[in-house]
Amino acid sequence: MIFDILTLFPAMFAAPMGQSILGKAQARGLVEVRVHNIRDYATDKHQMTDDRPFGGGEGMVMKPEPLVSAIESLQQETPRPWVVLLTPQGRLFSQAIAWELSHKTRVLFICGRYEGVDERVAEYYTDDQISIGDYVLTGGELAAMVLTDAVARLIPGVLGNEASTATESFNEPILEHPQYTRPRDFRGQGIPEILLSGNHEAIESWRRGQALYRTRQRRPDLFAKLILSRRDEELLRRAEEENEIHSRKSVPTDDQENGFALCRIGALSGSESQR
Ligand code: 6GU
Repeated sequence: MIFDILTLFPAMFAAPMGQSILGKAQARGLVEVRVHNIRDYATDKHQMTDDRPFGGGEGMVMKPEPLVSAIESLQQETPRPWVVLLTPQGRLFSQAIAWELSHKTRVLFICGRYEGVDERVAEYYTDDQISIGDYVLTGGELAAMVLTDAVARLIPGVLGNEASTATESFNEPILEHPQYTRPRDFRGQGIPEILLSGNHEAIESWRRGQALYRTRQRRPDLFAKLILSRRDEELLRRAEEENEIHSRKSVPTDDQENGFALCRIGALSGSESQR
């Protein structure tokens, strides 16, 4: 799959796109990221890419000519790219949209800067407009990297575990269970005993309960859409019991915090009085 990126800051892409899984996918020819400088398509002598907004107001707007010249030039190539404008005005990016884009052979991401791009470009020269969340970035570059990463990892061969990405496409929207690795005791904090039991069925049940609990705590919006089986309800109840006992131990309430502080002061003054 080919990712074309139109930006005024091509240097922003080198490291993030060249490392790790994305770097390897490019080296193996599964993915190609081509970064194009919008300024190269500006024809006036100062290579201007932005201008003041009609009607007045703060900031600058990206001019249509260089952008459209770049888009049209890339659209004459084969395969023809699907054109996506990155803008806070776009539809909200999601795993479902990542899957949609992963089925294209070529996508062109346009990174807006300043107050945005001329609306005629957005309206007549793009196939899609996407935002990565309800906050404002200084430009679409980081959003383009987010999309490239999320889409590239869905392309067969990129992660090397086909089956697990395939199941992602129809998995229920639920948060992951907690994970632990060695050491078994880290600065006095242990791990849930069940993970050492070797009982895979019990471990899967525990993980399911933890995932449900975590989703309810952290993402009530997702939790509200889940349909729980009787078993899920039971696993959730057990997770709740376990986590609440655990949280009483490790995250003290205000009263316990004071109690703890008093103990320490008591212990300290005790040891000092001994000296
Ligand atoms: Cl795609 N661009 C900018 N500038 N800000 C954003 C965004 C995109 N998505 C969320 N915030």
